[in-house]
Amino acid sequence: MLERTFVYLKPDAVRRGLVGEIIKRFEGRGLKLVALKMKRMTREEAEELYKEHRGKSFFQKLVDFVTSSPVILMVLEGPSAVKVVRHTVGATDPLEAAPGSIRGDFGVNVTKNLIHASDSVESAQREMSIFFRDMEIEDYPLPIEKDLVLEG
Ligand code: IDP
Ligand code: MG
Repeated sequence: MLERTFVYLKPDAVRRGLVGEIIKRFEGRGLKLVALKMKRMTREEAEELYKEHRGKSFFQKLVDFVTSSPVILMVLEGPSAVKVVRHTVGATDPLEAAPGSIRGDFGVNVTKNLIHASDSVESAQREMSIFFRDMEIEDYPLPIEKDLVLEG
């Protein structure tokens, strides 16, 4: 039940000043930030992160975009964190994303869709290990987590 997921805020989220707004939404859902940093993603990291999409028509454009300026990388923890985060983020194409989701409220187009979130616990583990060492992932008590776990 308790899961960790990998999220990063793409260059458009940082350039548009939406970092606080987006992190606030995850905190509001009771998710715990257990790792956080800003950096410029290298092409190697972006190609590794998106390797399942290698060869697709949008691959180079995606890698160019996500390496164009700094991103905010994070690991979030909580019950069913992968699903909770994907739901909070919304559909890949902002045109399809529900109002109230991050992409549905702020997304501009499918490349500039603000944010990445892992789609499974296995992807999350693989993706977070590209950017974080185990020792960079912190743990600390978050009062709300007891309620979230108890209520199942
Ligand atoms: P996800 O970010 O919702 O998991 P994926 O299908 O894994 O979506 O695609 C990764 C990223 O590649 C998307 O967030 C989006 O920026 C980009 N992308 C996906 N499909 C397309 C497309 O058809 N055209 C342009 N960019 C795309
Ligand atoms: Mg994906």
